[in-house]
Amino acid sequence: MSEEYRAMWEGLGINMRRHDMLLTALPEVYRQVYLSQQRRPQAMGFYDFVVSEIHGLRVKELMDHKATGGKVFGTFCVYVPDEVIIAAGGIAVGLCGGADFSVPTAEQILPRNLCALIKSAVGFNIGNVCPYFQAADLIVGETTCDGKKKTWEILDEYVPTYVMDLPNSRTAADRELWIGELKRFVDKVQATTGNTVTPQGLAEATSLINRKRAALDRLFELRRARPAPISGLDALLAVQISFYDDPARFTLKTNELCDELEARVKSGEGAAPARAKRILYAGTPMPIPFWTIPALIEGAGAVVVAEESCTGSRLLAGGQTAIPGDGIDSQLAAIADRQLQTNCACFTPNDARIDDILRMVHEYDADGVIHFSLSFCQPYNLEAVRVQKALQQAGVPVLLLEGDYSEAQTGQLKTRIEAFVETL
Ligand code: BJ8
Repeated sequence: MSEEYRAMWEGLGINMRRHDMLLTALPEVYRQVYLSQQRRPQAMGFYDFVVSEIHGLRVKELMDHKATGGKVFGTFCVYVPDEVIIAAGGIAVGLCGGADFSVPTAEQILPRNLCALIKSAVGFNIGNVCPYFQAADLIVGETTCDGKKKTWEILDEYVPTYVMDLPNSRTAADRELWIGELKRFVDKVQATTGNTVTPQGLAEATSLINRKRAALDRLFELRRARPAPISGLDALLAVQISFYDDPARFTLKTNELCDELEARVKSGEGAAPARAKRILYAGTPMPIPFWTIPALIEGAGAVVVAEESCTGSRLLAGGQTAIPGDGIDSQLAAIADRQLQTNCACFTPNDARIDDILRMVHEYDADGVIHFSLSFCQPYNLEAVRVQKALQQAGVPVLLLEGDYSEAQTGQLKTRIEAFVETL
């Protein structure tokens, strides 16, 4: 990375010694996990470039935006509407952590029995090693699981943290409550940016996000083909990058990738052999750079054909957001109606998630399901019990896994995944 970036990081208050350690380790991991794959689509070159610039170019774009008075919002959940932030001239970046590197730092202030996703993100912030965190003017949390909900109170002591109150059920009253929360969020975003969210601005932002969603949807549709035209690892990377890259550029590049995959499907070319066992991943999100589970599945000779996860199909739930022409209130209601179709395990009841998993097994012609929950994630670990039962009743092979981001667990996970793939 260039000297220009070093000056930028120092200006952001980054702990340069720790940051150098992080950026030194990443290229070798990436080479082993990603660049060693066979039959990769050429269009993956863009995503490789984005990773090679992980704390460089995009952070520079955020800083250029801030230099002209723009604001940056750090988010952790697909229920936080990027549309509203963009409509107010802001930039939204997903901050969920996927690295074990920052977990020990978080454990200095948080209980150890908390999921790795939360600890990783908080450790990046309080350890001053994540330029995205440092660049954010406002952190936006949400009341999903208890772990997140109580973490925001602690995080707010380090960095301004605003919390959206997401209901845990989906009755008509809950819908009204969430629409009210979206309105309150509009007020907060306007106050932070100094800009007004107009109906036209929100319509344009919703349309931009709809185009991004359509590109990702296209990617998922193409993965139904046999042989799978893209590895689960590469598809996951594209989704992970969608959380922080510029939406218009991401859409363009992902459509280019889909053009190439379409040609592959037509010619019968695959990233894995047609006989490779097809796995549906279900469970907790896999934020960048957590690639262990698809790496182990694909290392065992199978291919991940879809992810029922917020770094996967749950991100796309509800399809395209309607854009009604009768004002902001209707537009926010349309965003809420789309969002409330995301079947997070934090909801109860949440039977629709189980229906989604069963539907996806058929749509993606999956031979089996691997359900992975981060340790100490009660919503997904508990829901896994019902997911397993439903899949067993439907005669679909299923493996339940639990773990974190540490290297120490990889051996055990590898053994269990290889044994499962062997039985298929
Ligand atoms: S809508 S999945 S992005 S909350 S893994 S922090 S649930 S203890 S991430 Fe999520 Fe929104 Fe739901 Fe999706 Fe808690 Fe579990 Fe940790 Fe989790």
